[in-house]
Amino acid sequence: MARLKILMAPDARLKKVAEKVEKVDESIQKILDDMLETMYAANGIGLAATQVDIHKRLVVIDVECDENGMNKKPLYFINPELVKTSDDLNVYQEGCLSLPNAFDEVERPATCTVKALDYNGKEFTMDCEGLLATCIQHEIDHLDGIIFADHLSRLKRTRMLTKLEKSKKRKEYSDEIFQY
Ligand code: GNR
Ligand code: NI
Repeated sequence: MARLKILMAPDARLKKVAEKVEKVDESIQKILDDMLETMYAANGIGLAATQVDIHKRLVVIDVECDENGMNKKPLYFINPELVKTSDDLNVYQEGCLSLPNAFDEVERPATCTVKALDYNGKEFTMDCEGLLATCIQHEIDHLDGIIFADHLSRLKRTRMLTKLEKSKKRKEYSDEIFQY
């Protein structure tokens, strides 16, 4: 297992559309293992391969693990597709490992049904609600080159990306909290 480097916005590579996985083999499982380790190390609840500069449709999520690394319940999604989304919406304060210290409210369908392949390449369908529903939609967005800032107004997005770009130059993003 290895920790991968997470791309930070603004970065053109975060805008690439990831390619479908044709065959789930050991090389794909190795990427999933590395992504999971990277996600836990960064204290994230989800990670899309795009964020580690791998442009394949791979996502890992764990919305149950606590800060002490207990209750691990990793979920693997290969080629995830939203097959159903609810009309009722939910607002979550979102964050992203590729937009450090940036948070804002994003409105998305409250529940969704996802179809994907699991770690062993077997197809499954999952009904998602709450944080999991928000997270899987956030991750599928990454695979399509979309970050949560793209759901905000142009003004908020520009402010967010400008501040991130400045902090990137200062290399101080670890302990800065921004006000938008
Ligand atoms: O760790 C994360 N937390 C989070 C909180 C609210 C909505 C979405 C997320 S996903 C994010 C990790 C990440 O950047 N995944 O792409
Ligand atoms: Ni993200």
